[in-house]
Amino acid sequence: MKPLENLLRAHEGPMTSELVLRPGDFGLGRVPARLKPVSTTNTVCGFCSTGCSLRVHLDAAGQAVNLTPDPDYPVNLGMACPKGWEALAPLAAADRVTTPLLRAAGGRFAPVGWEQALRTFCGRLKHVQARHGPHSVAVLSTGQIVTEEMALLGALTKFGMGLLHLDSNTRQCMATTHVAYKESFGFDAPPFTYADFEESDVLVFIGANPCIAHPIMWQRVMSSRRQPLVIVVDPRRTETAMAAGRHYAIQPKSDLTLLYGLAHLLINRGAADEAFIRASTDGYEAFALHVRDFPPSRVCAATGLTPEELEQFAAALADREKRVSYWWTMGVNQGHESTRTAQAIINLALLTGQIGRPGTGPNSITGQCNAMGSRLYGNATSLLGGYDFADAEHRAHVARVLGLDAALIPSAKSWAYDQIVDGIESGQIRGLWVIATDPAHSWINQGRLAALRSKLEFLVVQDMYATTRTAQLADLILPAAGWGEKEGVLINSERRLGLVRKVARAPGAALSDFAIFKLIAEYWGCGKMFARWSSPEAVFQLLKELSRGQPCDFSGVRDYAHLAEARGIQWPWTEASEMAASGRAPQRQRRLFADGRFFTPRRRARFVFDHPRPMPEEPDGSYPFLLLTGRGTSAQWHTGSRTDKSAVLRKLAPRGAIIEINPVDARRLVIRAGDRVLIQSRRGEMRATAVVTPTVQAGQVFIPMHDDQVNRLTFAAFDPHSRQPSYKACAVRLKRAIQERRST
Ligand SMILES: Nc1nc2c(c(=O)[nH]1)N[C@H]1C(S)=C(S)[C@@H](COP(=O)(O)OP(=O)(O)OC[C@H]3O[C@@H](n4cnc5c(=O)[nH]c(N)nc54)[C@H](O)[C@@H]3O)O[C@H]1N2
Ligand SMILES: Nc1nc2c(c(=O)[nH]1)N[C@H]1C(S)=C(S)[C@@H](COP(=O)(O)OP(=O)(O)OC[C@H]3O[C@@H](n4cnc5c(=O)[nH]c(N)nc54)[C@H](O)[C@@H]3O)O[C@H]1N2
Ligand code: SF4
Ligand SMILES: [Mo]
Repeated sequence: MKPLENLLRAHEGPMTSELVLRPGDFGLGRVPARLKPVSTTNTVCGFCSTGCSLRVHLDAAGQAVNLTPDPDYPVNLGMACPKGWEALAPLAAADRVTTPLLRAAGGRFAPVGWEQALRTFCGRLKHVQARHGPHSVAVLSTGQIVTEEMALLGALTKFGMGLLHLDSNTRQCMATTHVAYKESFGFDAPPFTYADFEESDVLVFIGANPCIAHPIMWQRVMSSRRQPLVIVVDPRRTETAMAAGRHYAIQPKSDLTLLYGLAHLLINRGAADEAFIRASTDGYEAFALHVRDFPPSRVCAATGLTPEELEQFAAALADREKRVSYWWTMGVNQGHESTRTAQAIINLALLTGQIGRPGTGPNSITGQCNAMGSRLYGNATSLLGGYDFADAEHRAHVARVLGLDAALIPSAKSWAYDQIVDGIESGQIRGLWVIATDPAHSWINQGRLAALRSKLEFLVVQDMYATTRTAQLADLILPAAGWGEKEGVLINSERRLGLVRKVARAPGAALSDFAIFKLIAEYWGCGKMFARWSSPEAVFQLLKELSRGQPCDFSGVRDYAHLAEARGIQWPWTEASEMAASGRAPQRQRRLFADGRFFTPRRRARFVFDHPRPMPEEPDGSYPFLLLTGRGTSAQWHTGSRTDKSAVLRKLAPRGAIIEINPVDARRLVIRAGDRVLIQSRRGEMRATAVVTPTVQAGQVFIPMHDDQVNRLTFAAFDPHSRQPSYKACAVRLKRAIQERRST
């Protein structure tokens, strides 16, 4: 084994320094007088899946001074949301973890060196494996590290350490879309490009609040010169709904019935695109028969819409002269029948032939900056590169590309997140390694998870901060570098590979996740297997090879420099396309399925459908309110581990937990704005400050997911196909918490 110091040095890497500063670069930024930026580099934002490019201004040592949005990037066109502007602030936070921390005998954390940390990591987890079997150690990872790190983690754990169970927070977020696209199109392939926001005549947003969650995408919709009709389907009157032309405030989780009802009306109107259906799809007859059972009477009863509203909705989708696009996010993906709901959206686009042309498509917007990288290269549900663990030829191919023995690749799939949690409860999982996610805040029905801590013999958390809820429960904390302190590739919602640069040094002994995984490989004893995985860019070359011949083929991307030059490149970009382009950059906006050919064996898209099922926990006499959860403001990111560290972002967010209540309910319960409210479910309770607002319907309440108490309340139901949690609907009761009125 190489001495630790050499390894550490090898992974520290040089600072980025390129591109000379141009006049005007600092027009918008705040440049403290003492700091003199001397150069600028472009990097992709590490919060949401939009993938905006930021120009980071560097001092002579190559350290970031400040940043401005990139005016010449096809994604954000010179814009950034508050999180992007403040992206450097979380790096300097006081609670960054700067050395490995090991829980000592008295229960307190003690700083230790990497040598001890790595020996403890390997020793303890191997001990668990020796006692309870190789699969008794599981991993929960993330959609928020670079693709090269995800792939290395997936390969290290499954091929090197002999683990089987690896899942990530992508399960909480994008599993539904992954399964829905795979079944309908034959591959997990979002078809759109962001120009479709501007090219569309009718945009339908279902369970999506882009004004808050994807502000730059929303800006593009708002700035469209086509003056499109924007339709929002959301039980709440969100900021997005307020700005839209039409808002259908349906009953929560009535989407599937609504979408089948729309298909029924479209078919009756003769709006089916029969030529497209015949040439490019399978299963239409059965689908048409299925939706006959969804007449307006049934749909109106389930959704709360009037027959006129429903007709008007269908009419907007029926016009063949118009380009219609459908966009969905967590209001769809986080549900008990979410996969079929996502597919019901896909079916509407297939039925009307609204796919493969500008301004069309059934388009899922992703959440985290690298959800798409995780879906392709997480090595969790699919084998690296979108392959299948169960297929011997796929295993042999992946092994060949990576220079591995195919026998090292498991043929079985990992347990999903919820099954890993069940495995902890049943004693089958005894060791857990958590990377860049905070399940003790974000997992559904959090009380149960917390109770399971004592069942784990060893819990390792790898994070930028030691203060996360899960880190506080850990036996060992590994200090990680964050976005901006390392390099690699993120894949955004429109399949664009974008480059993240190192613009700051990680504090203390914190290391990039890449470096930590490499060190673990060495100390575990499988370092040789990863000799070719020598740097993020070397791994990028391996991933590129793995993509060759797949729908996500990006073999035409030469290297990182090519990505930077071309301003990000959308997959697919094959070697053949690169040759044909003979030196010209790829077109800046490319969409899939223009030829009406899909990725299924018959090259046809499939109509997939099912019967709607009742909500798992409906409100009743004891728990009369339906709780909805989701994003609160554009300044808050999930658990707040990063965004709470910016003074600017803190000012843009409410203080503490809030609950939105309809005025009718508030009056009945004698709750006034600013009162403290006690919210109880069958699982747990929390307190929050009342915001009385008609944006939520009577009988429903909304609590942003950023407060760490909200998942005490949620009910652990899952979609059976994607196993994604249904975070957005459970029954609660409320009352004013006596003598706790807070002035607002
Ligand atoms: N500022 C900010 N931006 C973010 C994030 C963040 O934390 N903060 N997180 C990122 C991530 S990872 C994700 S996944 C995305 C999420 O992005 P979105 O999905 O847009 O955000 P949510 O607020 O979770 O949910 C969207 C809407 O679904 C609605 N909804 C609830 N139940 C139903 C239902 O049954 N039917 C329908 N039609 N709608 C319903 C809610 O009222 C909510 O307005 O945002 C990304 N962007
Ligand atoms: N009730 C309810 N719950 C929800 C949702 C909801 O709508 N309602 N939404 C769900 C969804 S869609 C999502 S995506 C999840 C998000 O839930 P989480 O994944 O738990 O939330 P984050 O705050 O994004 O956690 C990321 C962690 O990674 C750390 N980190 C950031 N960068 C790095 C890095 O480069 N390396 C390492 N090692 N660590 C890093 C951060 O400090 C942070 O602690 O929440 C889910 N939970
Ligand atoms: S919209 Fe998303 S990617 Fe763009 S600046 Fe904001 S957080 Fe970053
Ligand atoms: Mo997400």
